[in-house]
Amino acid sequence: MKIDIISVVPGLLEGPFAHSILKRAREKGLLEVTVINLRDHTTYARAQVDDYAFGGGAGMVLMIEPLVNAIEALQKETVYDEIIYLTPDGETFNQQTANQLSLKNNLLLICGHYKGIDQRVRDHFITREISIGDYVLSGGELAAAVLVDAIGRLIPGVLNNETSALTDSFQDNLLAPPVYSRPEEFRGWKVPDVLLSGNHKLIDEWRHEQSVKRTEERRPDIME
Ligand code: 6GU
Repeated sequence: MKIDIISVVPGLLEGPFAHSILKRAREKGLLEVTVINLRDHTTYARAQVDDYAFGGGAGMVLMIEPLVNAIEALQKETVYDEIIYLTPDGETFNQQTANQLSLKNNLLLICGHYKGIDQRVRDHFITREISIGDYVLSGGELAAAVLVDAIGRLIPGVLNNETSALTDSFQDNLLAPPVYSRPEEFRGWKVPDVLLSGNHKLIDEWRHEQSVKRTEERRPDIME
């Protein structure tokens, strides 16, 4: 999968994909992430990419021309399955959306800043608008990083048996059960006996019960 990201603060996206699972995905050639600096696509003086909003009011708007220049330059190389604008007024991102997007080949993510991007870009280029939750970030970059992480780990071959996504929270509308590792006892705090029993049927039943209990207690809203 190829994910291109247009940003005015590309430095914010240097770290997140350079470690751990996403690093391995990139090294294996399963995920290609490219960050495009919007300032490389402006024809305005001093690499200007934002301007005041017509009609007044506080806050700057990312101008249409640099964005369209950047998008159309990228479209010469790549046919995108989705052009996604990260914005707090988009649909709320969840596991189902991550699953859907992980099946695509080419994604273009556009990070807004300040008061957002010129509405005409949204009207004529954007195919999907996504928020990562009901709070406001100073730009779309951290949200883009969240999407790339959630999507990237679902690409076939990225996770191995040990890190399998099948047992993640949310995959079956249930939260994941508690997990334990060595030692069996620490300061008198014991690992539940059933997990040491070797009886996989009992263990699966216990984990399912724990998942249901946790979900009822913490997230009754996601239960089917
Ligand atoms: Cl996608 N962008 C911004 N700026 N703030 C957000 C967001 C996105 N999702 C939640 N808050």
